Amino acid sequence: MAQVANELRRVLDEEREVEGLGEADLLSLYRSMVLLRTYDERSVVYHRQGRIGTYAIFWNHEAMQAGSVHALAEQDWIFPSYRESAIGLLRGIPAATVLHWWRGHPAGWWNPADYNVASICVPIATHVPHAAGLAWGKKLKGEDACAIVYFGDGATSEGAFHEGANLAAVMQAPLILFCTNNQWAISTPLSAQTRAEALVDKAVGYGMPGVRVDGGDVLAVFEATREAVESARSGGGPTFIEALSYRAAPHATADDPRAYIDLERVEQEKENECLGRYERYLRRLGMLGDELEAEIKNEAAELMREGIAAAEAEPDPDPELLFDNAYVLPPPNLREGWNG
Ligand SMILES: Cc1ncc(C[n+]2csc(CCOP(=O)(O)OP(=O)(O)O)c2C)c(N)n1
Ligand SMILES: [Mg+2]
Repeated sequence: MAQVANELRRVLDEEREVEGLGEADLLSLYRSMVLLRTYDERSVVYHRQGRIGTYAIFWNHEAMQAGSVHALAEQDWIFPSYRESAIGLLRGIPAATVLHWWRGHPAGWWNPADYNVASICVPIATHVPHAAGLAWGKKLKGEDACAIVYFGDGATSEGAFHEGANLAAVMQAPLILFCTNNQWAISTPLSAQTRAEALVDKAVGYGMPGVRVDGGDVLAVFEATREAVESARSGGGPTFIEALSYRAAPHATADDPRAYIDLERVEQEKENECLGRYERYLRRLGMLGDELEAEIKNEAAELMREGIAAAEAEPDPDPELLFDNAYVLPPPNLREGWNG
């Protein structure tokens, strides 16, 4: 039977080191987390200023995103949900492109093959079968690449999740199913989502290994994902990773969680948020000081200033674009004024 470890894996609190990670790698992980945090915090401000539309906040999810991406190689594919909208920044997608996406501008679409990053998926779990299919395809072609797909706790109740997970296991596709268990699906708590004791237990039913990590611990996430990637590359098929977290921000800018969330629990989570935890770890190791921290944070802030300026400088899209590639023959109600 596939091994499922439902004991929570940790690194930071155990004060241990992850094999093979030197100072440059640890700081590179830090830069990625700061970039994501800055993207997220600026986006909430841009939303309030009316410069982007509704935005899905990922504050305190940065460890899950950066830790897992750093365990991948360039040829590996990333399938993000809306919660990982800015994960492509770690693969070189410009901030302006992602900001365009949240501005509803077509310049927010990129060619997935340019970055090995699929489109941001808003329907819950529908990208899981896409990722399973791509990973299976890589295996059939004999390519040395795997895929990772991100989805939430709520997504595990969707048919598409089941279909994708089962297909990946049956075909032994090199896929990492990365569940960001933030314990909420908008206002639905995990307890109303499943009777399973832990989401990682679902892996047993698909016959794939499962591992449960502290989602606020970037090094535990990195280590668990690296093992899953190694297993995928060596023909071991898919792995299910449950990263345990707690949503410390509203679901999105359109949500007011005070009506349903446990505010005390949110405060606890904020105090132990993932970036601060990692900063304290790096400081204890003597790798991070005030000057370097300020330099890295300023760099990220500058990137966002440039990104929003570039996004706002882009001319409005031609409304005709809505119909491009949609109809060979537009229906009569659209023909009036149609120039295509
Ligand atoms: C197929 C589908 N059904 C419903 C929705 C509406 N919806 C948007 S976010 C969300 C909650 C998803 O929760 P979870 O999977 O835990 O992800 P999280 O938002 O916590 O990252 C729902 C139901 C949707 N986007 N797609
Ligand atoms: Mg959730």
